[in-house]
Amino acid sequence: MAFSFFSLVTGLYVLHSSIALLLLNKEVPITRGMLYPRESETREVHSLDGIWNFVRSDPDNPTQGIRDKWFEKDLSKSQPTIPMPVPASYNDITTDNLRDHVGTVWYDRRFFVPRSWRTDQRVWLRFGSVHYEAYVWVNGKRVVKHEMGHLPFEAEVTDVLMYGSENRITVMCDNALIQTSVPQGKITEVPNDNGMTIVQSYTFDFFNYAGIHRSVHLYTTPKTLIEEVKVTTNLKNQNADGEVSYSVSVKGSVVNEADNDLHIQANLYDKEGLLVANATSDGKLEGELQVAEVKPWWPYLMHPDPGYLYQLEIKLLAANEELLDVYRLKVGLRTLSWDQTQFLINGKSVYFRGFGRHEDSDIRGKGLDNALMVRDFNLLKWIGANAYRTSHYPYSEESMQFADEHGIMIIDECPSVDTENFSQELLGKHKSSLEQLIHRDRNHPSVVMWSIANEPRTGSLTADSYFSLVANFTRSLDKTRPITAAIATPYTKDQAGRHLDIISFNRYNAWYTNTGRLDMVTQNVIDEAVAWNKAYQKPVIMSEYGADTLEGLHIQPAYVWSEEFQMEVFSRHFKAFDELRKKGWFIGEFVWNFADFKTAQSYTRVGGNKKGVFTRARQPKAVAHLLRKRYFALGRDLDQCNIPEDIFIYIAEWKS
Ligand code: GCB
Repeated sequence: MAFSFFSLVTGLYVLHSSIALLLLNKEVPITRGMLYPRESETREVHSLDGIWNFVRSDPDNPTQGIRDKWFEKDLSKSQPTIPMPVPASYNDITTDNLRDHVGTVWYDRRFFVPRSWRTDQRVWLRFGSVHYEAYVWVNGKRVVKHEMGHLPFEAEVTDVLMYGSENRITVMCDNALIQTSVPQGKITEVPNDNGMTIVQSYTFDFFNYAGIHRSVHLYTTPKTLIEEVKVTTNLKNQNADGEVSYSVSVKGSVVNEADNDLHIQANLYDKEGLLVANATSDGKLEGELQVAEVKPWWPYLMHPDPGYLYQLEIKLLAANEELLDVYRLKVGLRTLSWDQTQFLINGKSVYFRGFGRHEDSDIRGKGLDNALMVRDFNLLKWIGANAYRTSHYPYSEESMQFADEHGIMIIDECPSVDTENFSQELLGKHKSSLEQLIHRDRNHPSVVMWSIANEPRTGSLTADSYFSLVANFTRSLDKTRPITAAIATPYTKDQAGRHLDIISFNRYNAWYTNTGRLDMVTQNVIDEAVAWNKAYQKPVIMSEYGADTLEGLHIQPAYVWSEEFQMEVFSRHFKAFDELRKKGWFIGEFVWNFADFKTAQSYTRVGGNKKGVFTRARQPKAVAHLLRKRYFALGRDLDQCNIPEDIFIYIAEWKS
C-alpha cells in the first residue's frame, strides 16, 4: 500500500517535471522603431483622433467583414455605422448591449494627406494601443496586424497613401481572450432564451474594455532616419557628476555604418535650455555625455526638486555634415541598485508608498484621457505617494512621460494577469509582451522595476520552469532594473519567488480571509511578510491590501463595506508595516486601489470594484485623508520632506 502510494506520488512528480521540460525558450519577435511620435525640424506629426465610423460584427459571424472585404470601401457601404470616439473604449458609449459584445468590431475614417508629404520622406501610421488584436488597412491594403492590448504598434505607409487627396483607414479589432492570449480568457457557447450565444469569461478582476484605446498618429520621417534611441545613465563622485550613454540605430542608410558615413551629434540641455554636454560620435552611432554638477532625477518627496529632466537632442548627420534627422527626448539621470535587503535610488534607500491602479473611468473606459491623467497625478501628489504599479498592463506613454516629470516611481507591469495553464504558446506571447514593454519604456527614469505578472498560479512545477524562462528573458533585455511579480499563492507553495529580485505579495486580510475580523490583520501581515523574506532572502513589498468601500456608507463600529471599516483595515496594516520596516528588508506598501473601477458583472461587485481610496469620479473617500497623513509622515521621517500646511486641521490646543 505504502509502496503504491509512493509510486503514485513519484509518477505525478515525473509527469509534472516532464510537462515543465516541454517549455522551451524559443525566440520571440523583436520590436523595431516605435519612438514616441514627436515633431522636430525633420518630422511632422498629425493626429487621427476624433470621431470614427463604427460597426460591430455579428458575434456568430466574426470574420464576415474579412470575407466580404469591408476594408475595400467605406464601412457605411457594407453596414450601417454609428459614430465612435477615438481614443476610447467602445463599450460604454452606446445605450445598448455593445458593452458585452464579444468578437470583432470595425472602425474607419477618411483623412487628408498633404501634397507636401509626397517629397523624399517616409510616412508612418502609429497606434498607441488597440485592445486586444488589431488588423489595419489603408486604402484597402493591409498594412499591419498586432496582437496585445496596451502596447503601441506602427507601420510604414509611404507607398499606400494618396498624396494631396483623401485616404481611408480601416481597423478591425477583436476583443476575444483565449487561453493563449495575454491576459487569458475563455470563449464559450451557452444556451440563452433564443438558442445559443457566445460569452467571454475571464478570472481577472477588471472589465475587458476594448477598442482603439490610445491616440492614432500619422508622422513623417526622412528616408534615412533615427529608428531607435537607447539611453542609460550613471552618477559618479557621490552624485556630483553624471553620464548619459546613448546608442542609436538608423534605418534606410544607403551606405552602412562601418563606412563612417553617418554620425551622431548628441546635445544635452538642462531645464533652462542651456547646453550642458555634447559629443559627436566618430563613425559610430553611440557615445557618452559627461555632465558636471549634475542634477539627478529624484522621486517625489525624496528631494526638493524631484523629476529633474534634461533634454537629449540626437542629430543624425551625413558624412558631409548634412542634417538628416533630429529626435529629442527627455532624460533623467539616476542610478538603481538592489541587494538582499534594500532597493536604492542614487545610492539612497527607497521606501515605496504607493498604489495599484487602473486605467479606468466612466464612459471612456480605458481610453486615454488627458484630463483624467492630470487629475490622477494631482491626487497622487496631494496624498504624498511616491510610486504606483501599472496593474495589470502597460499604461499610456503619455502617463509614463508624466511620471518622469513628476518623479513618481513606476513598477511597470506587463499584461499577464492570473496566468495559468502554462503552455509554449502562452510563454511566447508573455515574453513578447515583456519585450514590447521594455522596448517602449526602457528610457523612462520613472520605471524602476519590471513586474512580470500579477497573481500567476505559481503553485506547480510547471510554474517554476515557466517563470524561470520569463524572468531570465526579462533580465536578458534589461539588467538595469530589478524584477518582481505580485504573488498571491501562499509562500509554502510558490515556485516563482526564487526567480525574482524583489518579492511582492497581495493579501486581503479581514476581507477575503477572516472577513470583518479587524483583530486578525496586523499579526497576519507581519507573519506572512516575514515568511516570504525567510523563504527567499529578498526585499519584500506588500503590493496589494484593501477593502471594498461604498462611499458615504458609515457604520460605527466598523462593518464591512463602510468607510470606517476601510480606515480601520488601513490603520491595522500601517501598524504591521511599521513593525516590518524595523526588520530592514521591508521596502514598500501599495494600497489596492487608487480609485474604484469597473469589473465584469458579479454578485461580489456593486457597479465594480470599490476598493478605491478615491471614487471613480476621483473624489476622496474618508480613508484618503488618513492615508495622506501616513504617506507624508513617512516622507518626513524617511526623506525629510515638508508637510503640507493643510494636513492637520485645527481642532484644539493640545496640552501635553
Ligand atoms: C487581487 C487582484 C486585483 C483585484 C483585487 C480584488 O488580488 O490582483 O486585480 O482587483 O485582488 O479587489 O479582489
